[in-house]
Amino acid sequence: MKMTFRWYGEGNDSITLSQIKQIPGVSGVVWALHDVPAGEEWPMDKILEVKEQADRYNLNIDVVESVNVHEDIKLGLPTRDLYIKNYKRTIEKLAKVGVKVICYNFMPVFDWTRTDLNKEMEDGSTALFYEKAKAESIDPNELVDTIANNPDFTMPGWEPERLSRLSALFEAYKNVTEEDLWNNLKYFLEQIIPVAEANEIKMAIHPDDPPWPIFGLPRIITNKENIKRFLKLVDSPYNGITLCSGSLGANPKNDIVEMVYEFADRIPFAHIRNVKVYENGDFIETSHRTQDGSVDIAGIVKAYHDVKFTGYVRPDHGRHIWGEKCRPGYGLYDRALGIMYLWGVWDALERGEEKRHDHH
Ligand code: DNO
Repeated sequence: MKMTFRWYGEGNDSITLSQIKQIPGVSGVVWALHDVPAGEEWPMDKILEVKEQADRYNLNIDVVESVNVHEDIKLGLPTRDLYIKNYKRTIEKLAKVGVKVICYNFMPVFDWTRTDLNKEMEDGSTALFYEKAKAESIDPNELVDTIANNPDFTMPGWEPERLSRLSALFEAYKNVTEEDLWNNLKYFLEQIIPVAEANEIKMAIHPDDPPWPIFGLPRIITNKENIKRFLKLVDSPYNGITLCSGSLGANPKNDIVEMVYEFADRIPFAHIRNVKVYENGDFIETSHRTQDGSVDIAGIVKAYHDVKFTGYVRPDHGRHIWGEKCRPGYGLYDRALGIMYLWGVWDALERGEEKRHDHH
């Protein structure tokens, strides 16, 4: 596996490339042009700027997360063709600087959603928390007010301008069913994947987080059956997934270890993190260690090891520890600890294999 670390960019992240460089075994940063609105073509000079910055630390920029998909594509509006054209151009440009994987998602309106970004844990750290009843009690029509009155209730990864369009977006999605979303995703993939193939970039859809419909909006990349269906929409090695253990793991019915074995050849990129799921459906993001949460992280790493995984991996959200001030979920300390845990498990497995070879 190739270890990477998400970096929000110069001036946009409290963490520096020189710090990232000092985390053992990290070969690249996972990046994006966060100030380019969804649907627009990425400017080459800005892409090159990031490449030069990373080059200085000998970190690769092989993985982009995310090139966001414009809502009109998800809604299947006639204007989608323009945004798809821009998307294709961005793929071509990213190929020019050596990008190998593009992560994206197909969640209507919201990306990952939590109800509390700073929930206190027993050890004094804080972490991202999802209170199911609270999320379900929110009337989509009142969402705009809820967000305005509750600074902690945020939609991460969101451009603030989108908030003002929230009611219009909800209105637009009113009659969009899950089947419509599948059709619109297929339309998008049929256009994008040939371009990705020609440019040798693997597209890797991120599962929905949490993996169920929220605020009455449909969500489809939620479980094994649906991922199978997704992979068949366009059956190409360039049409893959970002297997995110924490997103899928919020639903205890999802067996991530099994998914690693089943989808191995279609996983160019893996997010590995733990969540602790409570009986009432709430969940909190814990340290990466298996024992701290509900997801079998050691088992997942073993599965990747068993399938001889050569794709990209990154630790995912961590807790906020040791007083660190950082982007919610994206501190340096807990993610770096996460990396050491992942390497620890991986290296032990490697050693086990050497030993077995010695004995034969
Ligand atoms: C959250 C991330 C997501 C992810 C997008 C992919 O921390 O995992 O925001 O980047 O869903 O497009």
